[in-house]
Amino acid sequence: MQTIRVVCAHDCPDMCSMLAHVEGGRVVRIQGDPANPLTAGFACAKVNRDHELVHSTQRLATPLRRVGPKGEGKFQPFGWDEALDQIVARWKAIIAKDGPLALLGYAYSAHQGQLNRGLVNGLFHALGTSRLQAGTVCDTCCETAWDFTVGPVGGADPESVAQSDLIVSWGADLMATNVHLWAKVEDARKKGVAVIVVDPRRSRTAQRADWHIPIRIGTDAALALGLMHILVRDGLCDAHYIANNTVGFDRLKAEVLPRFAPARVAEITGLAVSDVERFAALYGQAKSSFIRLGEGMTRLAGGGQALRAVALLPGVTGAYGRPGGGALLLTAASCELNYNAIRKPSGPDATRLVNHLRLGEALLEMRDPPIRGLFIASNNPAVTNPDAGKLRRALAREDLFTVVHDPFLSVTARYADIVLPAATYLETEDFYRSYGSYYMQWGHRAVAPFAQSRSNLEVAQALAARMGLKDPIFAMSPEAMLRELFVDATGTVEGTDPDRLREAGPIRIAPKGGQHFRTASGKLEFHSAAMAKLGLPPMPDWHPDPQEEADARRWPLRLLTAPGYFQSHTAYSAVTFLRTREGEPCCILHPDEADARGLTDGQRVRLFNDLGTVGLVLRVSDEVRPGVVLVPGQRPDEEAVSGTINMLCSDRFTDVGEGATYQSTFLDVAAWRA
Ligand SMILES: Nc1nc2c(c(=O)[nH]1)N[C@H]1C(S)=C(S)[C@@H](COP(=O)(O)OP(=O)(O)OC[C@H]3O[C@@H](n4cnc5c(=O)[nH]c(N)nc54)[C@H](O)[C@@H]3O)O[C@H]1N2
Ligand SMILES: Nc1nc2c(c(=O)[nH]1)N[C@H]1C(S)=C(S)[C@@H](COP(=O)(O)OP(=O)(O)OC[C@H]3O[C@@H](n4cnc5c(=O)[nH]c(N)nc54)[C@H](O)[C@@H]3O)O[C@H]1N2
Ligand code: SF4
Ligand SMILES: [Mo]
Repeated sequence: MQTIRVVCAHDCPDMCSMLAHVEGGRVVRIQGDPANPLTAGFACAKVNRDHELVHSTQRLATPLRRVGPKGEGKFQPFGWDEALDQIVARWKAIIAKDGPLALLGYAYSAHQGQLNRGLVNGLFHALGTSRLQAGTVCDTCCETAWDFTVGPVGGADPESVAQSDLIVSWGADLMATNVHLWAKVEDARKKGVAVIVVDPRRSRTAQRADWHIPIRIGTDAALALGLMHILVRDGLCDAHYIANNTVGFDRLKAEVLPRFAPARVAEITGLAVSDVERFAALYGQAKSSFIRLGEGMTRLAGGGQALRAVALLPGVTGAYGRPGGGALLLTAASCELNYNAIRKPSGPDATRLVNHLRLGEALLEMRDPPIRGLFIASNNPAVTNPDAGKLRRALAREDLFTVVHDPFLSVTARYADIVLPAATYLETEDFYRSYGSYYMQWGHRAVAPFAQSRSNLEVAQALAARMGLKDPIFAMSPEAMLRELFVDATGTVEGTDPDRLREAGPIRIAPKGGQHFRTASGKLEFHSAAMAKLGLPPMPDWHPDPQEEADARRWPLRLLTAPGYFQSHTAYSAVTFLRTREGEPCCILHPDEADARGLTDGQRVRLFNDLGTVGLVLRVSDEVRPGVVLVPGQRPDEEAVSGTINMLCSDRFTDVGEGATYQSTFLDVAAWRA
């Protein structure tokens, strides 16, 4: 048996260091690498099963070409040379007729390695095609709002919770999405530190916390401003910290906070006045309060305001300046590697952009030129993108030439003209830097790629060569690419010798001292001049959203989407054990809502609104409040009664960052009718 140091490449903030045990060319077991203090000792329940993912009988063995209608999934195997030749012939014909803007590379985050993730985008950058405005399905709203407030810089170190005196998980289900932070939070709890969860549903994290605050969806900004109102009223602000490290607090205090007295905040958020008061008192008394900001609360119309308001709280009490205090959204911005070497080797500085979440609209509406060639890698937008129905109509376009690169025949792949078999991360080597903790590491390959599957990196290099691209990066080994990444690298990775990285194991790259601010003013911005310039509200605020109000008058329920405990989007669909543990795709209603509709637990139901109808199994539970329907995860159609939840979500943008608004979806539920 061989033991190989690997890094988990799934889209997850923990980015675990792991040991893969290999026997006879197969991964037989995966465990956490004790060398990484944060992820020490364990991999999560999902990745414990990754030997079943990598060796799944559903893996694609060869390239495939379509022989049936788009979407049906009828393919015939053919060889790599023929596949690559056909792709390149079609691309060259498209470019000759309509120019490079008629091509779109649409690659995202299922392989978190910097090389395998970045080089696919580098290929399309160098070709001068239309480019993907990536991540709007996920974190561009919260990230943009953070940048306006704190600046493009990482937040508090998750390991610092050992020094916190209060921990708040605000819109994050840590037991699902950040299990290694949760383990540290539990350690702190054992020492008597209170843990508060702000979440519209009683998630597992909320059940285990000291106090669950069941806030109404989309009202977090009002709650945070209400806390500030009380902190001011009760003299619990750190005036010295505010004066030296922040801008605009006085204006917020004069112009916004008076409107957020406890009674009004209680009315907006659906909480009791006494709970708002108690939360403010606990937060005001704490010195080193740690807030883990979730992305979930920002995936709705007012998401940017919500994130800004909550991220400003540690500035009011000065927690940002103390070890164990502050707020954590993401960590990646604290080091600047030479990403451009991989993502932008050559090509025009500016080009036409396609918003990640509006792929459907782009394929249907873009002209001069229309998109005629599409390459999708490492994502499954036919399930995970909002308005999935529109996207599927677009993917069915006969004149669209679509290539999908994936280890499995995903729902999206069924719309492809050519499907290429992808290697998984356990079959590739790459360099990783975490986005939820402060580590970087080289991950070795545990086993050879299955059958004819090839890594993202190999496919990008093969296509680049055939397209005649001369950038040296497309002919480099992974080791040579790693050296490029560290040329002029700044921040906490400055001075690293890349040649030592491959055998070094996890390396800690946490910034020192209190929270740094990298806004235009160099301070925490209660008032953002940059936002004002863009016509956005410069100070956090809460107003009802007119579109949401109109939809709520027509539809009685609001959608809450949340991560699955044993699934992550569709990435583990092929693992039978995990699919069974997660259970049939379901929706969850409060007993009062189920009774009002004569529905019972376990029954098949339809969820519907103006965009469509999907079929799921009903679970009845008071983990959600009346007026809400919770749908965990995004599951492929074949697992559900019918369709997938994103068929009901619109492709509307958030207030900042042009992000997705899954939770601004209104709908109703009734008994299933075939
Ligand atoms: N309703 C609703 N929708 C959501 C969300 C929500 O909260 N609610 N969350 C959103 C978020 S946060 C995100 S990030 C997106 C995620 O959406 P996607 O990025 O579409 O995520 P997955 O479904 O995991 O799809 C990943 C695909 O990549 C493939 N893959 C895995 N490894 C590799 C590899 O190494 N190479 C290649 N080429 N392919 C690989 C997998 O088999 C799978 O088909 O979904 C978004 N959609
Ligand atoms: N097991 C598992 N792990 C995952 C993923 C997964 O699908 N499954 N996805 C991965 C990816 S790509 C990402 S981006 C991260 C995302 O991880 P998170 O940042 O944690 O975001 P979400 O998981 O979407 O939502 C977290 C919580 O927000 C709550 N929430 C929703 N709306 C509101 C609101 O208006 N206010 C408040 N206060 N809370 C609200 C939801 O009920 C949910 O419990 O997780 C990663 N890890
Ligand atoms: S917790 Fe996240 S990084 Fe760690 S093994 Fe699980 S999915 Fe991978
Ligand atoms: Mo995400």
